[in-house]
Amino acid sequence: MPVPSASASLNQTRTSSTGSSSSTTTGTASASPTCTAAASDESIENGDFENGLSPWSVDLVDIMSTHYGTDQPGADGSCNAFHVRMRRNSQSDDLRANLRLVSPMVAAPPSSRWTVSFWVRWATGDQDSYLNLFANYAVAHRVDATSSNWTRVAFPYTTGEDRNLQLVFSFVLGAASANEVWIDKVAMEVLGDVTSTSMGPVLAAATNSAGR
Ligand SMILES: [Ca+2]
Repeated sequence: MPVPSASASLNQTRTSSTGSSSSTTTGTASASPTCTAAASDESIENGDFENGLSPWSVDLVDIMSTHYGTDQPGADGSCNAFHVRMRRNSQSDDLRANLRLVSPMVAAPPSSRWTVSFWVRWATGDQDSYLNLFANYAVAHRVDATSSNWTRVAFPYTTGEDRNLQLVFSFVLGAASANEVWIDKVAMEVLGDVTSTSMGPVLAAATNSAGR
């Protein structure tokens, strides 16, 4: 089944204006009639993974134990998500941080306040695996493997002196023999630098049950 716009140029840059028609693909109607590939106000380029992986990148330690790519369906009615499948083998004693999904750089003023959000689900929700989300090389959030349903995660983040912000998802298999994780709709919303408004919930909220 063809993936909408996956065959289009991966180096297609941000479509800041809705007038750009170059991102429209042909034949999308028959590809996945129940999902919507249209990106809505992406703060991180291709954070919805509807256009393959670029400009995201992947660091991979052990190609024998880990498989990754985009997979259907995506979160929240979208078509595609980033997917990792990891299985321990006799050569892979230590699979900590075996795969790292690296975001493109996002310009961020120093000491700016953001809400970072993404969607996640697991193949097996009762195991020891987890995701660490690094923001500028420090762990900013951790998500344990708890649910096979799509779950939205959001948390506040304040930048330091850096003028860029880069997110890195690190998949840790932990004590599990195998597990899979899907990540989708990575987004950042700037909150400015005021403290008068409360950040709101940091908790994840379970939503629909698109999982399998
Ligand atoms: Ca998506």
